[in-house]
Amino acid sequence: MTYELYIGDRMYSSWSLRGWLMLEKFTIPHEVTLVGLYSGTMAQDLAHLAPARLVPALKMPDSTVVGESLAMAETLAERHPQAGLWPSDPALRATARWLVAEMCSGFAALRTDCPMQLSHVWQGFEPSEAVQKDLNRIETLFSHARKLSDATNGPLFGAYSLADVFYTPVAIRILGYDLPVSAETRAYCMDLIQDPVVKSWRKQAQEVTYDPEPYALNLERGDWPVI
Ligand SMILES: N[C@@H](CCC(=O)N[C@@H](CS)C(=O)NCC(=O)O)C(=O)O
Repeated sequence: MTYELYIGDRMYSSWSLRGWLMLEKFTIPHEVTLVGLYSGTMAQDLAHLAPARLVPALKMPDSTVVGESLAMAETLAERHPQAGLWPSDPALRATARWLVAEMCSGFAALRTDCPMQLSHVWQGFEPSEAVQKDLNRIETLFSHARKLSDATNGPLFGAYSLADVFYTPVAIRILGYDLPVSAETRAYCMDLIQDPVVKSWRKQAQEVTYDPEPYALNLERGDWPVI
């Protein structure tokens, strides 16, 4: 028996991407099942995992089901202590947990106005004041992480951790809507999407066609920044 990860979609489901990264990036063996988030079959596809009802959902080797991303992350970290899901230093680990928890409960404007999409870069998107406030807060948190970890670039806490997992879809939103951030933050976002694992997720995402296209905007589209 291995972990069974249930995801809903690759192009648009930010939480599915987080669930997959927390297994894939730490080489935890798993199988992926795609459920019908956009085709309307999700409830029946997930019925056997009830009361889990959203994606991602994780079925563990002992058949226990975990239906929330943060609970999945903590459970995997506990079960795979050598895999380095959280930073090993206690202060960095506490801070990484904070950043992840704040991501899970915060940034409502960014999440509402800029749904994750891995297809193209929207040209001329004008962020609202509330989105700008979320971006400022995200950059404040990134600076705090980097100050503590002495990591001037690359993963937020020096070595790749769950913090980078949880902020990857945030980075995709920043780049996909060409949002105004510092050069340092943009470079970090680029690092995250250049990861071969993220590129392979995007490649699979592009195999699906949508009609109608979810979250379409009346704006020009530019090329995705990485092939
Ligand atoms: N709090 C949940 C959020 C999961 C979530 O909202 N997933 C979305 C897809 S990105 C979903 O399942 N949406 C379907 C629905 O709301 O019915 C977690 O952390 O895992």
